[in-house]
Amino acid sequence: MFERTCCTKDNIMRLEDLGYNSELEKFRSDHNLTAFETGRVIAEHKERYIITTTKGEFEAEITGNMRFTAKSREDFPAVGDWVALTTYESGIAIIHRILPRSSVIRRQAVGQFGEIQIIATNIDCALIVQAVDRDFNINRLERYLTVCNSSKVASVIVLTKIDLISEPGISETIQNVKARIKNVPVIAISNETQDGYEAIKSTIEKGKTYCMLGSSGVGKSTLLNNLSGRTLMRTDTLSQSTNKGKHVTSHRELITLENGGLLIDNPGMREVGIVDTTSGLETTFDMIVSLSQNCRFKDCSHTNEAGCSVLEALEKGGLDEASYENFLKMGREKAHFESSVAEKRKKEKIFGKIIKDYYKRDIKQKKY
Ligand SMILES: Nc1nc2c(ncn2[C@@H]2O[C@H](COP(=O)(O)OP(=O)(O)OP(=O)(O)O)[C@@H](O)[C@H]2O)c(=O)[nH]1
Ligand SMILES: [Mg+2]
Ligand SMILES: [Zn+2]
Repeated sequence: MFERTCCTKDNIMRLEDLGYNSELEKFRSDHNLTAFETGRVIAEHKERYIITTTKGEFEAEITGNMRFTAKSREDFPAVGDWVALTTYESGIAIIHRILPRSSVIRRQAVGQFGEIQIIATNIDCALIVQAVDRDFNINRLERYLTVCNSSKVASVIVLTKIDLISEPGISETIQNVKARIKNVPVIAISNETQDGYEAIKSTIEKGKTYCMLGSSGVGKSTLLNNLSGRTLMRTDTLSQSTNKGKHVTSHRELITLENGGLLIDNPGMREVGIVDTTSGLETTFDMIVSLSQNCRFKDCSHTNEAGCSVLEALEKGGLDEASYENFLKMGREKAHFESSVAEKRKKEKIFGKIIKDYYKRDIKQKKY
């Protein structure tokens, strides 16, 4: 089942080392969960979870009741979650409850419109990883940033493989990113030469949880291995050439780094569908939002209206055209996602009513 490469039973930790805090402890005592143990989900594989506790690692499943009452994916544990569980000598455990999440990073489930997939939970900061060679694409950076802003998770952009381009090329790339994306730190590194590693190391704090997001082959697992001081995740070049699109990392995993930071590695993502239900887009494109305050119409779509300040800025060169196009594209996607969720809810409601009516009829028939 799991291709386990890390965190053996000898590797027992204090819960605080895994990011546990007083808020979680308060919830535990307020909700009579003290009879259970507490642990953190560090890996997941088809509804089986690896949980780290103060007693070591356990392979866990959820209770039947949890599965029965689950309404959506969000009701199942995810990597990063804190859970109340019962552990057994055999190394098996049962999860009874998920403790409240401080953050959830979500995307649209690939190929299932209107469905959400949880990438990770309880994240303090996301590392958006992109290589400066052929993977480089600022639209995609904005997309990841929107995913993080929707979750109210802080982000840092990590540009990898700088050993593959020239010094002026590196400066130009960083400048291009900064011209479009303000207020997000950008760190340029090479996993080969370890240039830029000091900046990464000083970003990652002990007891805080970080999650790497990015395409396949950009060097996420290589970075994790180097920062952990051990070879924990398999890395490869397969996805780069002969076997395009094949992910080397096949599951999510939370790993404790040498400096005490907690880092979640993810399989590379090909599609990052927006599920923004909050103001993630607005945060990412705050310049467009502030320009739109001066549009003549309140419900301006910024596409063809007279008196549109966004279009005016675009014409005068005060707004990046690619950024504007990306904003509109993700806005359409967001609207589409919201309408498909609404449609799904409507269908579920109708189906719920059919079931209810059926039972009502059934009871009536039994009565007479
Ligand atoms: N030249 C160069 N190669 C790198 C760098 N970082 C990673 N690589 C190489 O790129 C390939 C892919 O690296 P991985 O760390 O497996 O990439 P990943 O992002 O984990 O990929 P997935 O697990 O598929 O998502 C490996 O062969 C690495 O050796 C870098 O900074 N410079
Ligand atoms: Mg990987
Ligand atoms: Zn407008």
